[in-house]
Amino acid sequence: MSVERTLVLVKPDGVSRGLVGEVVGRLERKGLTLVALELRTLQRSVAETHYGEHAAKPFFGELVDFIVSGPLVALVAEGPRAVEAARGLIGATDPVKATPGSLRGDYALEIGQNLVHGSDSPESAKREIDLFFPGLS
Ligand code: IDP
Repeated sequence: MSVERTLVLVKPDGVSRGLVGEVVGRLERKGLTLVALELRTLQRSVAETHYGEHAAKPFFGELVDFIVSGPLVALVAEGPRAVEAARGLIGATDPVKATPGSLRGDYALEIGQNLVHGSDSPESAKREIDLFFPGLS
């Protein structure tokens, strides 16, 4: 089984609601290993690059405004199929549709404030880790 790395963000709603420990704890209890972790407030340019694939979407401005609105926790987690494992813990994009037991299914209601980001493929993970933690992908 190939060991992968993935980027996870506890978005500003997760930090302000005191859910960092819950997110990090679930990743750790699943068996993923933390390789980097930092509290930071994103520059708008970094947020626009991170969400670049959504630049033409009607919600892009709202998405960027929200992700720069306060501190978030960025982390890199490592393990076998880490990208898929973290996405499973996080749950579907729309928290109302996310399975109960997943982070979004348990702790969020609005798609724009869905608590956590996780890379959606190994290729995205490399690009996102290079943006947040150069040299760690
Ligand atoms: P993901 O975060 O589950 O990978 P993406 O489709 O990559 O989902 O979308 C990135 C983020 O954009 C989502 O986590 C969500 O916060 C936001 N988003 C996606 N679709 C909508 C929408 O229709 N309205 C508002 N925000 C959205």
